[in-house]
Amino acid sequence: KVHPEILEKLEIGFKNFYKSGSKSLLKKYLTREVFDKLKTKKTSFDSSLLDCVQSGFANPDSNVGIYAADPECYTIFADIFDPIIQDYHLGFKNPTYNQLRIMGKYYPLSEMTPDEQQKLVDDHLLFKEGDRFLQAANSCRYWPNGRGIFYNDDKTFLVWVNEEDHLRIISLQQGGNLGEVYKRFVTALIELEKKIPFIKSERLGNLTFCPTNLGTAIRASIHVRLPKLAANMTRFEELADKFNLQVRGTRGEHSEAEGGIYDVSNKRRLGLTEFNAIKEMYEGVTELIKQERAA
Ligand code: CIR
Repeated sequence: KVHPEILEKLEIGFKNFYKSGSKSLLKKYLTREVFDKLKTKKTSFDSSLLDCVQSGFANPDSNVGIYAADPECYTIFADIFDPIIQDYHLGFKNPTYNQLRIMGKYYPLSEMTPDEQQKLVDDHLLFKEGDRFLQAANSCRYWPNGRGIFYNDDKTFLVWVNEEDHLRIISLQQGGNLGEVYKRFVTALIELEKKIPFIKSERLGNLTFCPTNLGTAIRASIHVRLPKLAANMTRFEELADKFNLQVRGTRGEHSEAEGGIYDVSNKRRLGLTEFNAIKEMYEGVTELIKQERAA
């Protein structure tokens, strides 16, 4: 049974959230009816609706506003997750991702000097601390313990450990050879999955903390300088939207662009194959570059 204290937090949170001008997907789909149906439910991990929506309640400016506190949340709280997933991933029907089946050293955060840590962040290799959305989701407790980064000597293959997800697997390099990046990524996944099976659902593909990452779980991104397009941010965002792209700052989500450099990636990851997720990014970015040149 959901503890009365949690129920009270949910009720108060919902009332305030309902009155807020939030434009998040959570606001769009968390009706009183859905809320009442879900507020008393719990997963076998003891997660409640509050664990999923507290970030969205605390941050009305969220785009999405919900996280899955454990893999069962996507089933137990499907009445709120499903419409959000449908909306975000443009009406996906089934995951269609292919089963994806290298290496260096692990560097724990707790054993790095602040300088070493900052250098890795500046080089776009390491995650940064202090994301208020994640903090409000209660996903940063006991920081920096149990967190760290694995990387190879070339720094072209990285694994983030216990940032937002248990693992964030990253392949990257300078230049535009997406094939090489993808090949390295897949090779590593095949090896990793022999040792640690990833949690998957038949309905949603790979399961992740944030519903935006479900399915292929692939965010294919490129750092690209688009100063002319960026001169009109509204138009730029509209254009990106047209190609199902998401535009982020140079240091990723919730960061600013430095020197007109943007991080542009596929927005949806669910309902298409890995190849098509990358293709979506590739084709969209090609079009953006064309328009930048013409501008
Ligand atoms: C939000 O809802 O805005 C944050 N919790 C981040 C969600 C994932 N990011 C994104 O779609 N840009």
